[in-house]
Amino acid sequence: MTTTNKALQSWVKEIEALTQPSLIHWCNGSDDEYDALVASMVDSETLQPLNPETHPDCYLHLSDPSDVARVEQFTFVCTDNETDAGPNNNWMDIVTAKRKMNALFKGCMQGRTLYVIPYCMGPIDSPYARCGVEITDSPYVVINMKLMTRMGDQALARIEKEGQFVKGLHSTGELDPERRFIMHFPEENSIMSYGSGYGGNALLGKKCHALRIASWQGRQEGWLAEHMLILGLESPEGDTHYIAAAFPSACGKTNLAMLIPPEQYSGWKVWTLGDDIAWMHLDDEGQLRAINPEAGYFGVVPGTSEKTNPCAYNMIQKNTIYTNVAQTADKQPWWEGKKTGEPAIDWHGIDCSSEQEGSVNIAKGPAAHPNSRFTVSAKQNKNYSSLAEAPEGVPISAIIFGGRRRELAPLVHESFSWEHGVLMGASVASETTAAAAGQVGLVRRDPMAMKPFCGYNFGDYWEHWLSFAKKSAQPEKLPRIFHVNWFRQDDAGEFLWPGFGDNIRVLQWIAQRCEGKVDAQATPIGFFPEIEDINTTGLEITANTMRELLSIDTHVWLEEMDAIKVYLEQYGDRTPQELYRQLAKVIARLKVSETGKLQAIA
Ligand code: GTP
Ligand code: SPV
Ligand code: MN
Repeated sequence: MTTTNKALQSWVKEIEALTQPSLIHWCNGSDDEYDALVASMVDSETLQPLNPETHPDCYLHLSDPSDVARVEQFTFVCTDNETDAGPNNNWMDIVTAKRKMNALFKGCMQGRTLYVIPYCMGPIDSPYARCGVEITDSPYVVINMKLMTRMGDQALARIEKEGQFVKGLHSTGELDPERRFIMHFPEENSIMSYGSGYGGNALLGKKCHALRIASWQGRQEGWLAEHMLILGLESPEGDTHYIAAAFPSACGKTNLAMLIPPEQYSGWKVWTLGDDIAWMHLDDEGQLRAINPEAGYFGVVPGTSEKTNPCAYNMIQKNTIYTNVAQTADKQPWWEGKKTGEPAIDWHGIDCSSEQEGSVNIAKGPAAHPNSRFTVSAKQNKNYSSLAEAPEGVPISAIIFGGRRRELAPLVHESFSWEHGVLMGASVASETTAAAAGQVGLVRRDPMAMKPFCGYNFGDYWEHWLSFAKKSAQPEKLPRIFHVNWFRQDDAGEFLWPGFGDNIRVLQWIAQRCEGKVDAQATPIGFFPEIEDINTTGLEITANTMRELLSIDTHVWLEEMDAIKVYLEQYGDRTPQELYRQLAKVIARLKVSETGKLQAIA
């Protein structure tokens, strides 16, 4: 097979000459193709079949132990002008980056098959969807892209019609961490990734295209590419609000997107549209609409149980690729927090009872890697929204930002305005997680949960966000903006809030705010719920804990605002003045409140 698109033909030829593969395979995206690739990977032992009785068509892939997460220090945005990439990105000049990457790719596919993967991010018939082509030498990438995107013939047909696509070149190379780079060239819609076979480093449609390149395109064209889940919250009366929420990696997007309400919430329903990425456009009426560019989930496995996330738990019992989990003696997948079964073989493939290095006993580490993942098609989600495939997307009522913070950030609060909400998003801070290589548990700034994913200068990005208030035909229709934190802890390190399904109690308040059905208290940092307005029926939570979750320490918040100011200043004159004005207002309100003279702020 080949294509009528000249640019694609000549790019494939050029890459063939550079990488010198023995075979070229154009992916058509069929089930037969998937099955054949899986069979050959089982033969070559890069995939292991899991127990076919308990987990039909489930496979385990163990990646190289040095290749288990995104590598932010080796991820670059290469632009003509360094300040366009901004202090939020690693930058390299285009010529040096290309020279480096071409040297790595030279002859790297000798003896291997080069796969050409045409894919579409977003419903195939959506005007908001965008196509790409990934060239890779990894069959693991191909089968993941089949589950995660609309891949193959239908995407190629769209590319041939439109004539446009993002070029992504990938090779697993030698998996040498010293020879691992993920380079983005947003000015020419291209990506080059070498030396990793893992998730966001290798499945180029996801973070590389749908966030870094797409965020750049969105700025040029007036839309937003965000690290957000999209859900539909349906009330017993049958009204549905669509909500988009940005939390940093491994901070609860998949779980919130698949929420199963607790007993007390009979008649309520959460529909999943997306669990990681949202592309949002203003329509002619000034309404912000979102599509999910993905078609599947690459989700965190540890912590997923029948209790915490029954929706995901059920979904991953069949037709699922597991990466870096442990296995029970009868080859069922196992991970920390599964709450059933015992691990027999850890994620290194080593017997858990052996003395060998890498085994759980010796390393005293977890049996499944903390960033182990499942890959599964969205079609397997019982709560997949019927509107997830709608070409026009869904209207967004509320945007939520959040992070993982032991202290400081309250359970929920609402911004006073769109502009104040942009400051709230820009101020997100969160503890680092295993989703990226490096130390876990350090608080760092992660504006809009986009620190690792914004393909351009954050200063320009905030300006772009602010511009929506001016651009909308009816700014009052813009979503309300909230901030949540499910992760407050007590002195003993226990979570104060039950989280998971009980997060619907907070979503309910958010929906009521959007409908103007509930009042709120104005505090210096935003609107807070009255304690009695968060429904805690059926929860074992004391009024004191609720007060703690919904209080702020003025002094500590003043320090936080100072730290945010210092952070914003890093972006120099690219930081919009409007953010400083919003910040000054919050500080002034905090100071009034500190002297005990806080008046109602409306
Ligand atoms: P990425 O796929 O990396 O972008 O992560 P994500 O934001 O989708 O996070 P995910 O929902 O997979 O959750 C990550 C971890 O946080 C899992 O181990 C969850 O069990 C845990 N988690 C999710 N929601 C909650 C919550 O409400 N409370 C608590 N305590 N833990 C949660
Ligand atoms: C994340 O880290 O936010 C993920 C996983 O969703 S990865 O695809 O590896 O980026
Ligand atoms: Mn993510």
